[in-house]
Amino acid sequence: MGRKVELAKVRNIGIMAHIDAGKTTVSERILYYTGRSHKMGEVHDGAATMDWMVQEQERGITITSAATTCMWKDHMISIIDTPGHVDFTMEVERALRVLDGAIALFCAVGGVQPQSETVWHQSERYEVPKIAFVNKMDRIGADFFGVVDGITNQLGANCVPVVIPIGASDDFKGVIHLITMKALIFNEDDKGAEWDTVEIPADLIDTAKQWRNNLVEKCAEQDEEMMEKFFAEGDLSEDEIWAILRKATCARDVVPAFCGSAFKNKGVQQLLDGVIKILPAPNEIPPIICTKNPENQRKVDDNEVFSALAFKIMSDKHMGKLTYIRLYSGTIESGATIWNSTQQKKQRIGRLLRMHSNRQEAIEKAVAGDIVAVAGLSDTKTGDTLCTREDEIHLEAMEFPAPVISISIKPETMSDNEKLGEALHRLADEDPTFTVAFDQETSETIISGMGELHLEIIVDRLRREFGVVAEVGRPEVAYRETATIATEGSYKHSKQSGGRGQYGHVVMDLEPRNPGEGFEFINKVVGGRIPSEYIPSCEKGVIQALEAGPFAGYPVVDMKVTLKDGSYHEVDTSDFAFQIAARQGFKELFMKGHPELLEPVMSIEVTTPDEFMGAVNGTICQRRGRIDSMDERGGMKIVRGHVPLSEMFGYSNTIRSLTQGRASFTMHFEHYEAVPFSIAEEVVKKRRTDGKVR
Ligand SMILES: Nc1nc2c(ncn2[C@@H]2O[C@H](COP(=O)(O)OP(=O)(O)OP(=O)(O)O)[C@@H](O)[C@H]2O)c(=O)[nH]1
Ligand SMILES: [Mg+2]
Repeated sequence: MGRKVELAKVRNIGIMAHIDAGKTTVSERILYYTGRSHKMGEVHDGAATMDWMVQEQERGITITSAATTCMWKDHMISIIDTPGHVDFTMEVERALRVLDGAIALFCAVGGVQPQSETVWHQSERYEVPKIAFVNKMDRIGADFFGVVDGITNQLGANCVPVVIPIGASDDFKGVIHLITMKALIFNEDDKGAEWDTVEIPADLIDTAKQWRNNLVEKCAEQDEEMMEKFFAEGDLSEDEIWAILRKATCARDVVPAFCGSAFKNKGVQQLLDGVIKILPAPNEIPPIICTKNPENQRKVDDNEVFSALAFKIMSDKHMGKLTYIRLYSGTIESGATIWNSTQQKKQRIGRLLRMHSNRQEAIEKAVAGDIVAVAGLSDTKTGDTLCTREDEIHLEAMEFPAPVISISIKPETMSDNEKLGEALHRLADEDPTFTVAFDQETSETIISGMGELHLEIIVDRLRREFGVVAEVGRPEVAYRETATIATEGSYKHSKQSGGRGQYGHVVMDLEPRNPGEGFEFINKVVGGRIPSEYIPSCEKGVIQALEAGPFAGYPVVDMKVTLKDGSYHEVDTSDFAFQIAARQGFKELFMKGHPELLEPVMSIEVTTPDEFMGAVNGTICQRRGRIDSMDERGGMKIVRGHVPLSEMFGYSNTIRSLTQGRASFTMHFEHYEAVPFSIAEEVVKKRRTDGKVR
């Protein structure tokens, strides 16, 4: 069986933006216009196909990215709708890792918002070509050219409008297509499915000509031959413009911009035309390269050896564990045995499914470029490479941010306790930014994640999907500890208690490293003063000590440990004895190194009406925060600053009641910073009385 759609006509794209910009609404319109769905689901009615989780429908936000596939003018488009909330950026990250192109959405009023910047930079890291869509042109204060300016100046992109709006706010009627130089007026009665193509209104002719000129000039700049033609004839043909836009977008030299209003059903079909005409097909991206052997490269082609990346895990009520994979080369069929090169394990493909949000369509075979879900890959984790055992390849994995906030959970009954372990395991399997730890001493389960909302959703899913009712502790910041000065010294672990004794002796240097540099262990022992087989034991002992630091029981970060010397005993020395010596030695030296506590600091942006600006600034200062800048956008004031996360719990309620719900804020993790001494002292004291430091 050959492929249904030739590779040149396949598009794998993602939609990314700040929260609430309209990603899901645009996706719903795409499903409707491509005939994939016969109704338009609205996010605020909890009826969007792509927002299928109960938690998404109740809150009107996207939490997990959803994939679907549709046909537009002979092209097969796979779309991933991503969440905009910062707690779920991991979902954007993994989508961008496997997509060939993206639609960067912007709100016509909000412009380039904080999360628009974050996802933009994420997509740049993965070198994803983009087109921009300025949505919500029907809103009061909509300003297409202002947003284009923002994309150009704030994001440093070469943003080129391909359409311009006709009217704005209540008067937004349609768009002028700068390639055809026609006006498209959307028909309100048939949900924008049809539009009238008419001459450009007289009052917009000059503006249209100006922007057409801009488009042609920007295209000509990309190609010498076209530049000559442009100088000679003053214009380029439709086909020439599309061809250059495509080439330059794939090379990430331009970002073509479209606009419309998804909610009012305007401009989405032109965006879809843009997707198929401008964004790359899977075989137009560079070949994939093995991280362990760069000579091993494969083109996206059915005839190459099979390789794929597992980028998302989901547990489905009926199907069990589903693994989303992106095929880069070759083909696979259900029932086949493949090789997980990351885990070095054989895996059997159960059923192969094409996903339509949470619904599945069984397929027999998947081909290069496909994004499909697979049942039966029991040992496969997010980021693993799948290939053949004979021709192993390793694809670049994904980076997961470390969790910054934790809560303790306690099940209400014994039977809940049993279910809890299994449920948490399944949830952690799905979500690499969610971690679970069990504190033996206090018998507490601690779950950690990216923010309050992230953990709230997890607790809600525990209750609804797994039937576990749990009591939840107060959220706590994920502090870390480090030393501030270098120390050196030795530790001898020696026990003689009848039978065989224990003996291990280490001499070490401890040195703080720069923030973010992590842990390093260096062995400088010479002359077999510690036998080489016990060096790994020493490293292991130190790593154990790092997990729960001696200062406040939090993870120790950014330290260099040099093992310099030591001694052993012919009979009593053991792996275990050296582990203890290194662990205890590290703890003692660390405490002499003037340890300090580090806390996550968030960058925050509050959008508020002018009259509340003073009060908003007050809330930031009261929270040990600092204000970096104050601006204006779309008639609202924008306050930007930095605040420690530990001061931000419950901030949404504060800001809501203070401004009668008219201000809103977003924040995201910026870096770790030392906690002021007096506050650190309190935290450490409490950790000690709670028995968390050992
Ligand atoms: N006025 C107007 N409202 C829109 C438009 N597009 C979306 N909305 C509304 O904006 C709200 C958010 O839309 P969503 O589509 O959920 O936005 P999103 O980007 O998917 O949001 P997250 O997934 O939570 O990040 C909903 O109430 C939509 O009805 C538009 O073009 N105009
Ligand atoms: Mg959404």
